Order: sequence, then C-alpha cells, then structure tokens
Amino acid sequence: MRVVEAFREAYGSAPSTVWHAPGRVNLIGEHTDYNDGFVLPFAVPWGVTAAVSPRDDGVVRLLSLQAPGEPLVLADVDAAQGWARYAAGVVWALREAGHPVKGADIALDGDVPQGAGLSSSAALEVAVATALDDVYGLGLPRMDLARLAQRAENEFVGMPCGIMDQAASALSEEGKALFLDCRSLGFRTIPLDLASHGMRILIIDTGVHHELADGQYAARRADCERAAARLGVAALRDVSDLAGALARLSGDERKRVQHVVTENHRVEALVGLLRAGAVTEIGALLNASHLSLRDQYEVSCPELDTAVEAAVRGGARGARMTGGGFGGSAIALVAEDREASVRESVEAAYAERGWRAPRFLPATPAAGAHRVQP
Ligand code: GAF
Repeated sequence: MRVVEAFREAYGSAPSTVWHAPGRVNLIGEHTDYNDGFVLPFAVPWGVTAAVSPRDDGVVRLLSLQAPGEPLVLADVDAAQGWARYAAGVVWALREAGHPVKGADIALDGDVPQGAGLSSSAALEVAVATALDDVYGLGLPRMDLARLAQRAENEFVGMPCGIMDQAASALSEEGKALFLDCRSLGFRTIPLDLASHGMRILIIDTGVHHELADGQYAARRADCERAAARLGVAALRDVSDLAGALARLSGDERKRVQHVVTENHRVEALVGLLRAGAVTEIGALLNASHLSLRDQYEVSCPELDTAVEAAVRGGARGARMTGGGFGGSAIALVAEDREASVRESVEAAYAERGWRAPRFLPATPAAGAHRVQP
C-alpha cells in the first residue's frame, strides 16, 4: 500500500496501524443536522487512508501524498496550516477531551474527488481519529469519535458544520444508508438495495465550487438560530405546527423554516419508502428536496439546478443537490437502462451553456471507517 511505503520512507519504520475512512453523499436531509433534525447519508467508495504510529514526545509529524514535500513537524499542533489543520485539529480535540494522546507520526493518502462536495475533510478527520483511537487504545465509541472530529472542524478549523459528514464516515455500513437523529444521535442503518430494483444513484460532480459557500453556510445557520429563538423553540426540529410558525415569520427566516421542517418530514417519508422496499418511489422526494433547497433555503446554484433538471429530463426518477450547496455534486436516481440518456441530457445542457462537462460517478453505499492493516 503506497501510504505505508511513504510512511516507512519518511519515518524509518512501519506504521502501528492503518485506517480508512470514507467520504459521503447525502441521500436526503440537507441542512437539517445543525437544526437537530434527521439525515440519511451513505458512505462512498472513496476516502482517506491514515497510517499512524504513536510518539511519546508530544510531537506530531504529518505528511500527505496529496501535498508533496517533507513531513511537517509540529511541536505545537496549533502551528498547522491548510490541510494539516484537519489532522492536527483531531489531535487537539482528543487532548481537549482529556484523552492521553501524546504525539504521532501520520501519513495520509486520499482519493475523494476534490471539490466534489463528498466530504473529503470529514474522511480525513475520521481516518485520523479512528487510527489514534486504535494506537492509544482509547476504545471510544464511533459516535464519540465523530463528535470529536466535528469539534476539530468547528473549533480548530473554524467551519461551523453539523455532525452529518463525520457520523456518516465513522458509522456507515456497506450497502446501507445511515438514518441519524442529530439530536439524540441515535441511528439505524437502512438497506439501500438499488441494484435488485435495476436502479442506481449517479453522482453528478458539477466541478464548480462557489467561493461564497462557507460564509453562506454560517449565514444559513444564523437564520435558523434566529428563527428558532423567535418561535421559542430549542431548535427548528421542534416546530410541529408549520403553518402557525410561518404565520409568525417573514423574509429569509420564513423560508429557512419552511425548508428545514419539510425536509425533516421528507427524510422520514423516504425512510418509510425504503423500509417498504419501494426504492423506485423515492424520486419525488428527491425532487421536492431540491426545489426546497433552491427556493426556500437558497443554497443551490445554476450548475446544480441545470444538472438536476437535465437529469430528470433525461429520464432520472428524481434528482437533487447533495451536501452544503453552492457547487459540488448532485445525485440522480436512475434506472440502469436510462443511465446513458441521463448522462447525455446533462452533458448536452452543460455544453449548451458553455460549461465544462460534469463528471459522473457511481454511488455505491460503502463501509464506514475500518482498519485496513495490520
Ligand atoms: C455540509 C456540512 F458539513 C454538514 O454538516 C451539513 O450541514 C451539510 O453541509 C448540509 O446538509 O456538508
């Protein structure tokens, strides 16, 4: 394995352990996690592999095959910059939580398509968290590791994300989606057997990432928090009378509440359909989710809208943007015999607008974090 070779070459011995953690797509439940709501992501077949050995001098050494150069040597994790902050942040979060993590030698290798909105950062954090848990014999439950990874991203990297991406990376199972209650952190895995229905989920990577993404994410969170305060609820999850709530709100807050409350219902409805074995019926919920994200939550963009509309025109059963928005990927539920026409339709729509062709990737639900060596 090339990450093991790189580790050996840089640090002079074999790693104590090697862990792989995947990226994710979200089937439905967008911008609901930080509203204490429901999400239904699944792990993708791409991720980050972390080769790790413990050190007892407190120093963290880091290298990534995606960032060629000498390993970084951090006597103080706070000195980390750029990609290294995601790994250093996990060491920081474990120490902050009182776990006896001294130092570590870490080598990373990742194959999550960059900029596709498939959570390469959560994959990196969870790979490092699970490997450190292993070498330091901490025995932490996966959800605790996911929460520590989220804390690293919130407080060390400075991105106010919810728990979805880290939980999906830490807890997913092959062939299944992860139904997670982001308030109780209770979860269940739900079989997602598309192939036996002659269906698949196609990822359409728009190849764009609009720069406003991070600022807009924080702004949406703030809208939700303000609306919850105005409605006198702890989180928008608690809104049960949607019509009554909307009557008390206006402007952006009204739109955000409309999205979050209906999106939570769509997650539950979709889970119900999967349980009933009605996979082919979930398309309408995907379409409704996209319209809500476009019009009420206002986190889509022309490239995502075009991908979704053209996929449906080309014969997809349903499609929606996935992840935070403002670029990244859409997903489309496609019967196997319609895949070619869906791809052609999306490619033609992009070509017509003079945009670079999107990339298509098959989304097969993969395993969550696991040890790959020894
Ligand atoms: C990003 C965040 F990291 C998640 O926590 C989630 O809020 C998602 O956007 C939107 O559903 O991926």
